[in-house]
Amino acid sequence: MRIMARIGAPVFAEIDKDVKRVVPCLHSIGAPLAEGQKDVPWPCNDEKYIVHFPETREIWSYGSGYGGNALLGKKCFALRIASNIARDEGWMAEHMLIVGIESPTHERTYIAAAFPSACGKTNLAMLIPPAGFDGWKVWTVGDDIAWIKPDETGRLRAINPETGFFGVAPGTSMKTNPNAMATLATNTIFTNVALTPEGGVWWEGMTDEPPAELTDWRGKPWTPAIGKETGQPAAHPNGRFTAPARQCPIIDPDWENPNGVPIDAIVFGGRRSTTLPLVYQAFNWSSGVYTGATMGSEITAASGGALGKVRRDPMAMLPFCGYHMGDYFRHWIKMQRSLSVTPRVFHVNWFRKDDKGKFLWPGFSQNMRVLKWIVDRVHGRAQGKETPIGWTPHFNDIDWTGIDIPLDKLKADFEILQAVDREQWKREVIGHEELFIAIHDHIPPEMIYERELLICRL
Ligand code: TSX
Ligand code: MN
Repeated sequence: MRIMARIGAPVFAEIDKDVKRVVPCLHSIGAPLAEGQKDVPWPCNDEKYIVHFPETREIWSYGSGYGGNALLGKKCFALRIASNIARDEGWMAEHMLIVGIESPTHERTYIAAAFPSACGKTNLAMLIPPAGFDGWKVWTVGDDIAWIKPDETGRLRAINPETGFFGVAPGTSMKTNPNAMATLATNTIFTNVALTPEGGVWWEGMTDEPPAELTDWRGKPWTPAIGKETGQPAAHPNGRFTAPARQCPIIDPDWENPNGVPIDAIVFGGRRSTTLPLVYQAFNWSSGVYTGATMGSEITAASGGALGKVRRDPMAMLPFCGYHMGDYFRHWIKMQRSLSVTPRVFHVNWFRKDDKGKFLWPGFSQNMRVLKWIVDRVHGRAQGKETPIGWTPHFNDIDWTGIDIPLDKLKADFEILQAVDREQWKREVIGHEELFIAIHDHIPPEMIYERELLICRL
């Protein structure tokens, strides 16, 4: 909690200044020691309760040591309870990263983005621009949660209510996220990762070759040969680092500004091998809310369920919204009334594949080219093509400076990446309908109208 949240007496005094706002939270592993009883590393209760009381604004968490259930300031408070408070008070508590994109002329544009798990949210929050983007800079404000409120001019401003990153370790490396590696180099707590004989840590994907000997996340000896034989990884796939945000080399100068940063664009995303283009811009606020409400990710081996099927996760908030999802969509729609400018809304998909199952987009640093189009659209500088689902970039609307892919391959791949296939999208709308049926009794009419308009355009 010391890493992840602002804590202590001065903070406590600040919270209850005007009205009583403290949310009492209790975390217990449910194993009090009797007089003289020997302690164990973890009592491992099978029974767990993570309970939220939105009416009395309390959190009771019993039996779980997982960060999401034990760091009560995070998902339990900053999303579930806070989203409930935000609905009542006219603001938004969202499962979003916040980044600032600085141009060579020092114009800074802030983007908030929501993705389901396993889409590389922390990597995007700490992006390093690719070769050819001299003078461009990305600043991290947060990698997981955004509290977004209209200011007195009717513009949305966002703060990151956290002070640390609770990130998935496996896959994090000097190649995929050097800024995260620098952040976690010191003052960091690791959970369920492997240990090196020197007292360091290791996880799958950190280096190309694993070290010769390790202690695995369960505390057992592990060698590459043992790993091959048993098929067991050295680190748990959900092993984590808990690292102070202030140690991030590209932390935004305004990351602790209590007034927040102005949000010009909201980006939704998902892991989709078909149908969803690399990027498109929604037509307006209500079509943007529809885009977020219907987003989802394909089920992977890690996430469980029917492989390849789309799991809908509206605004990446399904497990984190503190009230009915239909009422949550209505709250999003209603937010427009308190705004003089609405942020532009986009959808991205880094994971579209060709018919041979190969990723069409190189991702990572190259995503900067997509972010630049988003920034240019926000400021009215970039063209777009009208499609049934929204505005998409033409090939020449993207800045390709410095990319090392042959022009004809790049052009051919881009056309497939950006294609909006009417037949695929008709099937997609049926998927939207399945979600709407599940929550139909609270769906705002705008979502039904947007779906009908989408069907008409298709
Ligand atoms: O984080 C990712 N991002 C966002 C980066 C800012 N990942 C990792 C996802 C797991 C958490 C990605 N994986 C991204 C991405 O943009 N794209 C992909 C898919 C991909 C993987 C490997 C390659 C390309 C795409 N390799 C080569 O092209 C050589
Ligand atoms: Mn999260």
